[in-house]
Amino acid sequence: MLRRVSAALAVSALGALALAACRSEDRAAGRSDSAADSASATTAAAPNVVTVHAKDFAFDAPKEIPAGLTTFRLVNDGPNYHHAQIVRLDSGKTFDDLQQALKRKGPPPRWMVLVGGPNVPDPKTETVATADMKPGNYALLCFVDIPGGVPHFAKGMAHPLTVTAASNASAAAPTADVVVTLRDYSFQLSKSLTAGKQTFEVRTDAGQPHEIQLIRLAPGKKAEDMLAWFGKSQGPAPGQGLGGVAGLAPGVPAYFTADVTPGDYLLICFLPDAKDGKPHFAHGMMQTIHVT
Ligand SMILES: [Cu+2]
Repeated sequence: MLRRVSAALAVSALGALALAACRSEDRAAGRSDSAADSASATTAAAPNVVTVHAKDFAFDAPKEIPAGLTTFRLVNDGPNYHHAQIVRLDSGKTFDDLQQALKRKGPPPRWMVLVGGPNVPDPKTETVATADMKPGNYALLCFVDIPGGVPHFAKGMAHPLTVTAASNASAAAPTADVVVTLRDYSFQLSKSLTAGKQTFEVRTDAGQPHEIQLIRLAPGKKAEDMLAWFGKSQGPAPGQGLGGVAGLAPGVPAYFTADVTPGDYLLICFLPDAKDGKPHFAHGMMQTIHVT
């Protein structure tokens, strides 16, 4: 959420980065972690919880965590909007390599793979997302570019993260209330969204990586109001960021939980298209859902 429309276009180099990075060879590497797979694993440990604080313009987070199912709790200390995009650095690449690559224009390195992470909460609120972390080199990046149109990673919101080999038994995947499949260019829900605390299992279909940002629209507001606000980002936003899963390449599911109350919700993907650089919502990847 909360990348401006114009900025989303302007950062297409970066976006291209996000996209091409994830298109990827890693599809085959993903293993299935569906809730059904682990439903019988009643003795499994709970996911490790890692707290990430975001502010203008830095992350405060551990630099090393153990492998395994991990719930990232993103606390937005404000004052602006932030998220925590987790990227995996393949091919032995390091955080220094990533920082060099992020300074370059042009296509993103293929070794940077989007693996989710908690999407945008409103300032002074928090969101959670869960991912199965394999050992390796990672980074947390913030691609939000308001205010000012410069993505926050370029202002300091890039944080190295090493995932070490786990010693504990793996935790059970969260039990999903609804499965959301992200595809070029739509959201498909396994069932109607209902009120209550909902755990979403998010899967990206074959194709480009996508994100899901959940926004609770203010009463009487519509998707168009939210898009208009992204363009100017002035005054109070006509919606509230409830998180979601940041850019996710095909292959491995991720999870997020949000409190859903009756009202209108917007699901939206801002990732720039691999072909034309336009944000995916401009290709139709946004959907309004009414919850009774
Ligand atoms: Cu998308």
